Amino acid sequence: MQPTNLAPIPELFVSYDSAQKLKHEAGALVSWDLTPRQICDLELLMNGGFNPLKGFLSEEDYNGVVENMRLTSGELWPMPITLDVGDDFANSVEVGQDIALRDQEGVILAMMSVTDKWEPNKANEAKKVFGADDSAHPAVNYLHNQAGKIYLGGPITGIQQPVHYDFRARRDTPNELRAYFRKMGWRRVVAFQTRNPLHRAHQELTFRAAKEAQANLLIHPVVGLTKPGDIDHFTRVRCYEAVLDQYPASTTSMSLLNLAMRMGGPREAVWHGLIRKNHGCTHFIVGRDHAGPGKNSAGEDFYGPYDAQDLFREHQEEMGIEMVDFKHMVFVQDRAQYEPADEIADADDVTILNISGTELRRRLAEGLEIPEWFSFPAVVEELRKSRPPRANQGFTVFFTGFSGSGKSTIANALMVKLMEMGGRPVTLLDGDIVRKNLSSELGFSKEHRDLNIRRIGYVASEITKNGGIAICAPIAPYATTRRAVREDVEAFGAFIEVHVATSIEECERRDRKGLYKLAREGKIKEFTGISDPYDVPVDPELSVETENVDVDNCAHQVILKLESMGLIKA
Ligand code: PPS
Repeated sequence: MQPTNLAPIPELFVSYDSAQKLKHEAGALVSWDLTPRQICDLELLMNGGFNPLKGFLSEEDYNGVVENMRLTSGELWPMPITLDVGDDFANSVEVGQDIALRDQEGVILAMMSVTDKWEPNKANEAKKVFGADDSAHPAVNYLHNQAGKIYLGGPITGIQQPVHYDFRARRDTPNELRAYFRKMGWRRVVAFQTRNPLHRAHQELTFRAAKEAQANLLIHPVVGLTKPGDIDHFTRVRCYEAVLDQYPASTTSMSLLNLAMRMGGPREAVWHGLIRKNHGCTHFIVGRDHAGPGKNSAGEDFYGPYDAQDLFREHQEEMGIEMVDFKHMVFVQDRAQYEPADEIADADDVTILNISGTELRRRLAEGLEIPEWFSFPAVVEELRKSRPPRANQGFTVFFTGFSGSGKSTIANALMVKLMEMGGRPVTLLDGDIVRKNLSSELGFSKEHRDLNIRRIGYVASEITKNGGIAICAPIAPYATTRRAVREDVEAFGAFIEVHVATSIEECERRDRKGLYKLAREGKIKEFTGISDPYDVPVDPELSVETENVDVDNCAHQVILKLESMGLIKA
């Protein structure tokens, strides 16, 4: 592979003076407030990270990308970069119109000339791009449950970059990195993509990859959006900074990439390669199960462990960036060093040590030792700061069940028991209380119920983030909404779904508030269980029966569950 031509690549920005003028004019246009994912996509479109794309995909380009990873120009592009919007907004925009694209504070970042507007076949997109229309895949879940129904396509005129206040000195556009490589005389650069902290094995493998490719090394972590549940990027960047000292001086650099990952395995690996090529790299490390999304709803892997390497290898000549395949490094205790697992000739005679990601999380969660052969003390210290043992972390207990099932009563009992134990602040977000204070204007349509639950989820996730205990007790009848709340909370701590499984017949028999009678008489419409649906939780952390069981016992079952999860100490 030839060293990359490090000449600047095209960006979509206009000059500073034109940008000031355009910004003024764009103020009068219909404007779309970009989602966090769209902001990441727009940044890489504008700065050339997604070269050769010139904007959000047109319908024709989208079809080509979905069906065979090609733009209409014939160029390789594996990932649909689309501007999804809601019905109402789509109806307010005509093809041929210019729209302003704003960040979440309302700052105009770009203008887009809308050339296409269409309703995509999302099931087909899920199957072709991610391999299965299965919402256990984070990107498929996003597609069906978060993305708008309509796609807009068209070229972008870049006005300004999204503003980042964190780690400014560590963020580089493709052209800034190209200029840096030119200045340093780096002609061969191997990029390492990561969404996890680096431990000694990663340091070994990246160092070896660079030696093998006779290249310099670029640690290029993703700080945009990664897999739900990942360690936050603030902690990770502090960890990466701690590891940088471990490489020979001036061979290695680190830069942060504001990419919104899709966890799309093979296609994602090719996409990552093209992005790195745009950033001036000549080589790219592809590991086992690269950008893997985890298990599907049948409990199996979405992709084969080497599918990503295979697809990358197939296209690398055309991409102009060469793959360095990731070696699985393990620690050989007898020789006190890391070695590639498949190159240990005397594997049966030596002691091989390894700590899996799950085991590491367990040790952090329980405050147990993490040996020096596994990670660097400075990295472990950072991780411990942001991941205190579980018994000191915030968490959310989310009760769900029919009206009158006993949710509020059990939630109240649980709150009192937790307050008796002390140590963390406890907040009860009961259905009725929330409807009085947070959601007083809402009714019981699906849309309003969803809004209500998302609000509860937002507050609970903030409480969890700040180390408190949130107890929620709404009906929350829709599984997709409960799942969205779970994702919000799990970014910061544990989410314990408790199904209060009192049958509808028993709730109606009790009819504490007299509402079932009114619902039967048709005086209350859309009443859950009577004239409105309830998705029974399929896999809650706990299901409690309330018939013939007293409240104290039900609350105690939750306490036992929390103990078994290490969230409270006996
Ligand atoms: S939801 O679906 O989660 O937003 O509902 P929630 O906020 O928990 O509110 C449920 C309480 O409102 C009363 N109520 C109704 N429930 C269900 N369906 C309809 N149409 C309805 N209208 C009023 C009911 O008393 C619920 O109280 P709980 O605490 O569940 O008994």
